[in-house]
Amino acid sequence: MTGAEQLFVDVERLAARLDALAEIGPLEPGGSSRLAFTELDGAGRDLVVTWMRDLGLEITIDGIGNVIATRQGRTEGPPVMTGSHIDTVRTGGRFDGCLGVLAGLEVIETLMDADITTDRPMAVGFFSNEEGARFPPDMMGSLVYVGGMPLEEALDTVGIDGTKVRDELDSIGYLGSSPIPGLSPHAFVELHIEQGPVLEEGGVTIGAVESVQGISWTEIEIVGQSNHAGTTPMRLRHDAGYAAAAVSTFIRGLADEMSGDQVATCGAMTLHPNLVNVIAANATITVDLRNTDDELLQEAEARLARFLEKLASSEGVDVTTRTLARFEPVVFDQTVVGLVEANARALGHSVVRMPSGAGHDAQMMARVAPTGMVFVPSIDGISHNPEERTDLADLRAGANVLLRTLVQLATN
Ligand code: HGY
Ligand code: MN
Ligand code: MN
Repeated sequence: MTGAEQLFVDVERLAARLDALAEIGPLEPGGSSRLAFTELDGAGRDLVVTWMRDLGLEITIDGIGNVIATRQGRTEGPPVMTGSHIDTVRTGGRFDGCLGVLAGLEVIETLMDADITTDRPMAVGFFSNEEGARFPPDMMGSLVYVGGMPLEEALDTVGIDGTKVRDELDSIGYLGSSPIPGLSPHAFVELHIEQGPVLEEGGVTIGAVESVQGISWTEIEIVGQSNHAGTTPMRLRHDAGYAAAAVSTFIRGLADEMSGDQVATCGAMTLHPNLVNVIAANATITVDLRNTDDELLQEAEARLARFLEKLASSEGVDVTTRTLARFEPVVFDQTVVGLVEANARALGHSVVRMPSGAGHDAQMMARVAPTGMVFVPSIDGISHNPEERTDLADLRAGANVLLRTLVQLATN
């Protein structure tokens, strides 16, 4: 590929698009709130699709609302693909997912500006509902894209607010028709913020991501007995509120004891009737367990299950569990990881190989194509928080590594 080695992205143009997208569902001091398939998600989609159309890209929308925009190459065949997601958690930042989608668009526009056409077609996409926070599991869109979840099952999923994916997706106009499973790309590379402290603490600019850790999401329903907070002796209580708090305390102790890569989170907790003077009748909580080692993750899951059995009998409550997501650890393609690492070095950036603590669409694309990821630092390791920030210089570094890597993969 002549000339592409001299190409660099226009990071100001990339930053301007990140800012414009962040204005949809804005959250002080600089984040966004665009839960999957909400009107705000729809508005974000419309903006990105407009940018894709303005570049003359061929756009497909599939049955779960994944949007793929393709620029033809000099030869036919499967594209080299990049992308990520633009849905956010309820209190999200402006870079999580959006950086990968808009940097992909920036790479294509940079090639167009230089009048360079790659041998293979190049595509950039955004996958639906990567966060899974409203409609579990996470990475739903890319999981359906690769044939890992039946489309009808995904469309029938009921969210935390009682709505259904099919209805919400249709209401924002993205119930598309392009085939599922989607076209398997020649290769897939995703740029993403690290969302953790490793790069910043190590003073490293680029992460060449080798793997994604295993993820286990469980919803736990606890049914106790509401009663008077003042008159009910402690020995007669079946307190769902206490039981929920006990689960949260247990998983923290479990993670501390297992140490290593084990992490554990009770992110959602609701009590009913949630009143100061009523012993909670029932509680719903979620548990997010992750580990790079699947055997250890299974051990954590088994220990939680045993704890719940004991808690049910000691507190006299009913406990039922529902798996919301379960993904084994994923290892990325060593050739792609090597390209990311070599390109970071060639561009003069420090680079380290590392696992991903967060789930990503790339872990699903790895099922159908050689896949890798590029990480850039998160300031203070903060993410899933409107305070999420990444320096402009690091955005530029990550996007240039992505550009080089995609062009190499798209060159016969
Ligand atoms: O949960 C995750 O790791 C991702 O943010 N969906
Ligand atoms: Mn993400
Ligand atoms: Mn996220």
